[in-house]
Formats: sequence, structure tokens, C-alpha cells
Amino acid sequence: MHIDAIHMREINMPLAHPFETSFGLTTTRRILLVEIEAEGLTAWGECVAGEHPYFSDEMIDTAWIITETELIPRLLEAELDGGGSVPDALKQVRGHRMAKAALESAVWDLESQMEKISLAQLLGGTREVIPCGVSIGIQPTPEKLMEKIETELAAGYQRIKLKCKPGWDTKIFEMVRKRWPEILLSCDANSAYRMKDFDHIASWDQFKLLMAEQPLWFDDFYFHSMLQKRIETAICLDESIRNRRDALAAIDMESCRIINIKVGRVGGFSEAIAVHNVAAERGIPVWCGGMLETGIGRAHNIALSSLSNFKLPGDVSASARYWAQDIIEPEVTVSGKGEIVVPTTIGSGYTVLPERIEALTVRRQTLRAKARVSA
Ligand code: OSB
Ligand code: MG
Repeated sequence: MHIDAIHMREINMPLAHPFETSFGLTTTRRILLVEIEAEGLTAWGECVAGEHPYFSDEMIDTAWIITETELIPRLLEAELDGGGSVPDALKQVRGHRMAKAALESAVWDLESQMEKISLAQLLGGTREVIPCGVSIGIQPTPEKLMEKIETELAAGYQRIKLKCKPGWDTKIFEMVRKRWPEILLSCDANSAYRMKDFDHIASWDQFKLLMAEQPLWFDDFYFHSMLQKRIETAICLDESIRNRRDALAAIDMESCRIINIKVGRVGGFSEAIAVHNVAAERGIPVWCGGMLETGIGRAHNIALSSLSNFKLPGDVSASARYWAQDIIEPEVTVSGKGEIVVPTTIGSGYTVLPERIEALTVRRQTLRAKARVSA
């Protein structure tokens, strides 16, 4: 495939509800989108890097400069034969996985359009529907949290994940378990705890959580392995799994019993599939995480979640939980059983709305391929 041009944009989109984690509060998203023009087709990708380098060391402004000055020039020169060939084209650049993933996602999307199959099929997906959970941020009051949980359960979501941090943990879990003793419940600390907290974390075993996500340092396996030996609750790693080798190391060290896969965090669909496969070979279930994506990234998460080892409900939920109006059509919706139907139509199965994106754009850049001499 020959790429003619790649357009970069930054869009600004206010969240329908502020989202608070142990690392900070997000009210408006600044999002880098890429749009690839090739073979008479158009394909979009979304970069999940945040407004600040608080989740990982990437942020939108680093992703922007790396995409513009390092990644796109390489893609425009490369001989690509699909999404699977993107990592090799970008391999000279170390790190910057979220920036790379946005471009790779767009190339896979393009490839599925060229092949006239669904993106889910191209990725090797087999599920017709995916099970959905929600991630609920830290709330101003416990009462507000209880209301939110009630709403999400009534909507049909299969699993509730509570963001937690010291001071918003044990008491909250107790309240929630008292009211809902049987629901699938998990927590996500985003690295808010340390070794002095091991006994405190062990006390959560009484709440029968499905998992505790990334309790310790964002870049750690070793101390998570020590913690996992001391608690019954399964640890799930998010931040510290950057690639297939990390997944292998974490599984072998018993640092976790569950893995959260985010396409951006691992650098693209190729690596996401590799993590999925190595976890499947070792009997470790995975689920698809979320990064407050617009419909573009969300549609790509749905396609990935159709792979067979995505056995647990993910954080991929309805557009309306995040946005007054999404930038795709139809918006992502979740059934009363807490499932999203995986599209079987060509490409991602969702239509991107360019006019809506235009109205949200605050920065743009276009890079074009040099004129090619036809053979
Ligand atoms: O750790 O999973 C996380 C959002 C931003 C950054 C990190 C995380 C999250 C979420 C929200 O939990 C998931 C979503 O609903 O998109
Ligand atoms: Mg997480």
C-alpha cells in the first residue's frame, strides 16, 4: 500500500463527566487524531496519550512532535503491506508507543477497508459480542459513587471497577459490598500504593474483588510479585505491561494473574495481539482497557476485544458515558445485557464524522509523500 498523505489534528473535547483517578482529574480531553490517505481510501487513528505525563511518560505534546518529525516521515517512505508491517517501519524510534499505536491502528483500519473485511476479522477476532464493564472515577462523595454504580448496573454493565487511592479504598469497598454483595467488582489504584501498604491491601481479600489493578509502581513487576504472594485477590497489571516480553516476565514471576491490554500502551495492534497470545498460551485471561477514547479509538478497542482470550468484561463502554456527542456514527451503544455487538461490516464498522471533527480542531498539520515515479 502507498500512503499519499497523513493529516494530524488536535481536537479538544469536554468530557460529559469529569474523571478522577489517583494521578489526577480530567475534565477536557486534548486528543491527537491521525488521518491516512492511501489507495483512494481514508483511515483514522487516535492517540491515547493524555494531557499530562501522569499515566505514563507520554503526553499529547510529545506524541505530536514525535509523530510529526519521526514517525510520519518513516511511514511515508516505507514499503508497507499492512498494519503488521508498521512496527518494523518505526522500530528505529524507541518508546513513544502511544504515538506509534495511533498510526498503526489507522494502517490496520485501512488494510481492512482494502481487503473489504471487518477490522475485527483482520485482527483475528472471533467474538460476535463483547462483555462490558465500567471504570468509575473517584467521586466528590461516597453517596455520589453509590448513585453512579446504581445507574451503571441498571444499564446492564457486567462489572464495576472503582478507581481507588489511600483514603478512597477500604471504606468505599465496604459500602459497595454491603449494598451489592454479589456483583463483579474490581479496583484500580493507578500505582497509588507502596510496600508499607501490603497489609492494608491484603485486608481487601474480604471484599472478593475480581482483581486489584496496578496497585504499585507504574514500572514494576518484582514488588507486585511479592505482593501477589501475600494476597488472595488477583493482581491485574496495566501500566507496567509495555509489550509481549513484559507480559511473559510478569506471568513467569507471578506478578499478576490477569492482564489489561491497551493498544496505545503496548504500541499498536501487532504488540497487543502478541500480548493477547502469550497470555492465552499461559492461561492468563485479558481484558481491554480504556483511555477515555473518542469513537475512533473506541471502535478500534471493540475490534481488538473480539479476540478469543478477551475473557473478562473490559472498560470499553458506551460513547454517551464520555461525550455529549461522539465523532463517529452510530455512537457506541451497550445492550441491556452489558454487551457491545462487534460490527461485521467493512473496516471498523463506524463512520467518522469529519465536519464534527473540523469543528473541534485546534491544531493541524499535513505531511505528504514525495511524488513517486510510476514503474
Ligand atoms: O488506568 O485504566 C486506567 C482512564 C485514563 C487513564 C487510565 C485509566 C483510565 C480508566 C478509564 O480507567 C477507562 C475508560 O473508561 O476509558
Ligand atoms: Mg488501569
